[in-house]
Amino acid sequence: MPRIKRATPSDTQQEAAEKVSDSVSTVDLGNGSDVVYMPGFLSADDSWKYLDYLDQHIPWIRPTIRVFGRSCLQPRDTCYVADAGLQELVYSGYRPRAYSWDDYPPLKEILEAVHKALPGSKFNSLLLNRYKGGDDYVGWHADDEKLYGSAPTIASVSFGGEREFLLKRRPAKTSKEKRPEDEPASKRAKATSPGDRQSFLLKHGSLLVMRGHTQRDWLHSVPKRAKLDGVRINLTFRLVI
Ligand SMILES: O=C(O)CCC(=O)C(=O)O
Ligand SMILES: [Mn+2]
Repeated sequence: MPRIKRATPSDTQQEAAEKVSDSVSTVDLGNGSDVVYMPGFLSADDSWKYLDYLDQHIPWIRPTIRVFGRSCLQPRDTCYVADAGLQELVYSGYRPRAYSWDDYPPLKEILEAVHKALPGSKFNSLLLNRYKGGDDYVGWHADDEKLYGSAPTIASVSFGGEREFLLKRRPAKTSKEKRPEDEPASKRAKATSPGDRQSFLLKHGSLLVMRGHTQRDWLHSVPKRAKLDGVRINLTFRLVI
């Protein structure tokens, strides 16, 4: 006789908790921007396999970049994969070599899963980041390079150590007309209201999608995190138009 596993109250609570943690949430950032977060995008098992594969097989490098006119080592490892014939990516004075998807079949699998989760999407390039520990980070920036167009959708898949992903609204243009000296303090205070910042704890196997005008109106970062020694790999899928 087959053994029937009955749901006990604690099982039910556990399942409910899992459902909540696997649910999709959308945060409306206003003015036509939003962020979608899917913590359970890939299973934990598949995600550990991908982490292992990417850690070992991707030709990671830590390039020298230019920030505010000074050369420095990028505070994380990187690699770039893209369709042949696209306009080249250049960021912070660095022009990464574009590797082929064909050399990394698991990346094609993940791309396919992203396309399935986001009907209508069609990404053709991928920037990979490896954070070896809590000292590796990405500073405040927007992925607003011209080659992505004016309102790019960027899909970000994370593996390994959980890290905080922060978003902050770009400050309003501070021309005299926009923010006069005699503006009431109550109005000025609005410039740093709680709605101007968002944070997500990016889980192993999660997918986060930035849409609309997020790159025009917001900056994002993954700050240093003390006492973290697990590796984290992040993939950001983009469409070069
Ligand atoms: O590691 C992340 O979650 C973000 C990476 C990122 O913003 C980028 O590569 O442009
Ligand atoms: Mn970015």
